Amino acid sequence: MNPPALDLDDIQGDVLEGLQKNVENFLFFKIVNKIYFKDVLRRYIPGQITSARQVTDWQTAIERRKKFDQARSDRFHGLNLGLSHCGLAQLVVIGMLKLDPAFERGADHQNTIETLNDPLRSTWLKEFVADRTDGVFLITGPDRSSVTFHVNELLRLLGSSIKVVYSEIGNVRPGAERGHEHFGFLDGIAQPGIRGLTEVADPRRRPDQGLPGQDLIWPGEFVFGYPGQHPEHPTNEGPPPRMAAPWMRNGSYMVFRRLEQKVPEFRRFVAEQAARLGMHRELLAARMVGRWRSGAPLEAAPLRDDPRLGSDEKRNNDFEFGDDRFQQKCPYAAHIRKVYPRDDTASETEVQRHRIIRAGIPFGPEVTPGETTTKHRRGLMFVCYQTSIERQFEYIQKNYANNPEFVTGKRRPSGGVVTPGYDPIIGQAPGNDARQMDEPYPNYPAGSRRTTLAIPNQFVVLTAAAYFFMPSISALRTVLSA
Ligand code: N7H
Repeated sequence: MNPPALDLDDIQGDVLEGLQKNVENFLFFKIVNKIYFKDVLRRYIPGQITSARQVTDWQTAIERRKKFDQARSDRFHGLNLGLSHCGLAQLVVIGMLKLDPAFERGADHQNTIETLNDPLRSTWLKEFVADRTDGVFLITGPDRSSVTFHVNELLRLLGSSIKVVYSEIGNVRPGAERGHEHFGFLDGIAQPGIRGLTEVADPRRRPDQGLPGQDLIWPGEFVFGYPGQHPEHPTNEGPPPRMAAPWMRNGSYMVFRRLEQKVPEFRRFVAEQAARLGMHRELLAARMVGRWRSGAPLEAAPLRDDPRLGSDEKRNNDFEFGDDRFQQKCPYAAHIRKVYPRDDTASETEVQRHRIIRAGIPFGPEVTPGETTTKHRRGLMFVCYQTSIERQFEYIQKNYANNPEFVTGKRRPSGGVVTPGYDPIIGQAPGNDARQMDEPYPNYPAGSRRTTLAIPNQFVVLTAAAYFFMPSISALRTVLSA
């Protein structure tokens, strides 16, 4: 059961480990001259696309510098390209191919919107929905000016072959908030380990984990052409996910969601509800997320934050939920427990078939002094990669986050049935209705207080979404530009 050798030179860099980025420009475009576009694509783009190999090499360089305590001088620039179903259809014949049904439908299709309880397309950003999106360029770098320089260079190459439909820049938050999303929580801690890529920290005792608690997943779950998870065994090699055409090898599906975050409203809600429940506001916020701001997981730090734990990559992901039987440490509905329930369902093997690799970045300015209701648009440019949008991202959003019954089968110590409630961060009720979650107040280490948190409004609001295919670099050079 040797892990497969991944063709890192052919896989786009954002897919597995994520392009290094302080700043990322998302450039959504429509192809207006197919022949001209294919010509630019063939001649110039593949040579400029950042590969997974470059990303891993850069990462090694960054880690080496950190180890020797050398000053940062990261000047990494990245370029990746995704194509929507409409975009692909213009470059290659796909009429007869059985692609992922969700990808074929698209994120803005009414059925998708209904499946995910998303806000109506008419409420999305006007500029984003004003025209058809055929693709997206991801342009990353260390700062705004250098990214803008590279965007302009790219636009010069593309000339009149495309029209920019929508362009937006994401950036990591400043100073001590670096790495934290806008509600204030450290993000990007937990990612699936990838067999054949992620280093195994303790091969003797934990051969199936990268860092402690980071279960290794077969790469076919994220990139086409490799073995996927076994349907009945948590660690055995499974069949490669079905590939509709040979050129999909080394490609991946990308989900993009522009999620605005109502930060002042979130803070006020948490403060008011914490006062009502008689608990500290930081504890309530942590019980909604499942981690403290520092990243420390509630399973290991149930009552107070532990910043050293939060920043320790050997410990901050080393936990399960199954032994927390009555949600004493972490509520069943907490964001991280909902979206990745670990060993807390009837089958962990099944849970591992719904994993995603996240590669998002915050956007928008910091909350300004005196901003008590949101005045400036900010949030998360959420991005994730998988080989089935239907079985991975959509499953998580629909069957976990939006499903108040999940995780099912839980009972109170007294025997009563528990309805865990919605994911308080990203869960969406039908018709944008109010949501609730069970047991915001901890019964830890003991107690039997029954509380619920009623959440009348969304603090995370979808304002644009699209599904893309991130082809291999060789497919961009050949089949897709022929
Ligand atoms: Fe979530 N947040 O600040 O509350 N997320 N997320 N997410 N999320 C995670 O573990 C957040 C969103 C996942 O493996 C952390 O890296 C916010 C969507 C998954 O244990 C925090 C938004 C989806 C994980 C947040 C948002 C997911 C995860 C902890 C939107 C998919 C890993 C840090 C604005 C449907 C779970 C970390 C694991 C972690 C937050 C969106 C999924 C703090 C604010 C749309 C799989």
